[in-house]
Amino acid sequence: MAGNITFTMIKPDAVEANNIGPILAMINKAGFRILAMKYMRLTKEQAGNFYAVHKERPFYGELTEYMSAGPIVAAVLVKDNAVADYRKLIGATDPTKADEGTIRKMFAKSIAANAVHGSDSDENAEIESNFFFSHLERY
Ligand code: 3AN
Repeated sequence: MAGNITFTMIKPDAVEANNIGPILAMINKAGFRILAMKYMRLTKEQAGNFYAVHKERPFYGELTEYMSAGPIVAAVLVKDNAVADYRKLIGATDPTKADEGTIRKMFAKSIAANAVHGSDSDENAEIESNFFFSHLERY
């Protein structure tokens, strides 16, 4: 059965462009409830740990540099079929390939600065949520 939580970050490019509000509005409008949320800046080491699965990818250095370059919003979202429905709402990794009306199509600047993160599986949604939030921080 599909799980009902996913993890998201509003990335430094979208925070810098003052798009936290519009992105949260789209998330709520699509039927997601916010279970946990924080505004913070990752160190390069923390970004490296979060994206450890991408360690061998050529863009790992650029990705961790970028994700620690400014503050982010981290959140756990609740909805039936959360992972798949949120991936649909955010659109393709490369914003030039993202569907009209998706968050990345509307707000992403490039494949690296692509406005938001969304978990790619129920297992990773759990791991990523636990990376940022204790169970006392979920309401
Ligand atoms: P998604 O975030 O859509 O699941 P992944 O998991 O393939 O995409 O990549 C994780 C993150 O790495 C992306 N959100 C993006 O910021 C960055 N990234 C992916 N591909 C590239 C690339 N070719 N060049 C630079 N950064 C990339």
